[in-house]
Amino acid sequence: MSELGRLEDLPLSYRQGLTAHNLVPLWPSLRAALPHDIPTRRTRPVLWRYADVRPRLLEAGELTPIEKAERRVLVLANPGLGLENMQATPSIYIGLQLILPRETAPNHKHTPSAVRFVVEGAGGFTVVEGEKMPMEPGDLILTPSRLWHEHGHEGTGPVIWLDALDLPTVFALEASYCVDGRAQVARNQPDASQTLYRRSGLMPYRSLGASRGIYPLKRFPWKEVRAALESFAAVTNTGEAVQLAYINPETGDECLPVLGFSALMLRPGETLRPARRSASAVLHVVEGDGQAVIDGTELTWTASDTLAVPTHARVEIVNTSSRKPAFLFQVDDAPMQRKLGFYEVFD
Ligand code: 1HN
Repeated sequence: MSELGRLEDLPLSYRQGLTAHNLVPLWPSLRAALPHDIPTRRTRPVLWRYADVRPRLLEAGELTPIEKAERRVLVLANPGLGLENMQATPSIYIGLQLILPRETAPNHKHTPSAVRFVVEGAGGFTVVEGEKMPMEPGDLILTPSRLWHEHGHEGTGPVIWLDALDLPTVFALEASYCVDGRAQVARNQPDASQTLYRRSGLMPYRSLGASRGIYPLKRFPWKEVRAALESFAAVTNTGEAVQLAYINPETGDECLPVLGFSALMLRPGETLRPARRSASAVLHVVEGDGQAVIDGTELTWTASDTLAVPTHARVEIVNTSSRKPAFLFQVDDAPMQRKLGFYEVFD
C-alpha cells in the first residue's frame, strides 16, 4: 500500500488558498480518521474507587448547598478523553450524585436520557412524569429523554446514586438542552414495577397491539434482579456469563435508545473472558471483590467501584472471593452501535 501524501508535501500558497476558502485536503488526515483494523482509542481503562469518591462527595455536601448545585454530582471523567469533557467513555457520561435529607433536586427535563443506579442510602426517591419511584440500593431508574424528573429525600443519612447519561452523544450533536419546571404532583400509588409490570412475561392486556415505544417500566428493583441472576446461575456452566439485560417489557428492546444496561453475576472464584466487542462500557460493582484486566491494565475492585472499558478492549474479570458471589452493573453503547449498523462481537 502506498504512503498517503502529507500536508507539507503541498505548496504553502496552495495550502493558504485552501484555508482562506474553508477547505481541507482529506488525504493527509485519512489514516487518522480511518485507521486500519482497529479504531484509535484515547479512552483509558480506569478504576474510580468509591473510597476516593465518597468522602469528596460528602465534602461537596458541606461546601455546596443543593440550591447552588441543582444536582450535586462528581463526574467520573476519563483522563484519556480530557477531564473537562466529562466522558467516562466516548459515549457514556457517569456521575455520582449526593442528596441529603429533605433536599430536593428540582424538576426539569432535557434531551439526553439518563438512568440512576442507587449506590447507598434509604429514603431517596425520583418522580418521573408523576410516577414516584423509591430508590433502594441497586435499583435502576430510567429518566428517558424529555420526561420531567426530580429527586427528593425523605429519610436520614446521605443517599448516593450513579447517574449514567448519553450526554456525550447528544452534546456532540449540538442537541443538548434543558427546560426547568415547577414541582410535580406525584400520583399516590406504587410505581409500575409493583403494579402494571409486576412480573416479566405479563403486561396489561390493553397494551397488546397498542402503540409501543413509550417507557412503560422505569424502575427495576435490585431485589428482583439479584434473585433472577441467582436463578440464572443455577442453570449456567461456570465461565459462561450470567448476565441479564434490562429491557422494555412491551417491546423486548433495550430500554433506552443509546445506552444499554445489564447486570452480571460472577460465582465465587469465577473468571469471565467476554468476547472483544465494538461497544465501550462502564462496569459498576454492586457487591463483591475482584480483579479486572482491561487491555493489559490490571485493576482491583471492590463494592461501589466503577471501571471504564474502551471499545475493542480485551477484558478479563475475576471474582477473587472463594466464598461470595460478585454482582456488576454494566452500561454500554451497544444499542446505539446496533442502530448505526456497526456493532460487532469479535473472536
Ligand atoms: C441530570 O438531569 C441529572 O436529573 C444528573 O439528576 C446529572 C448530568 C448532566 C445533565 C443532566 C439529574 C446530569 C443531568
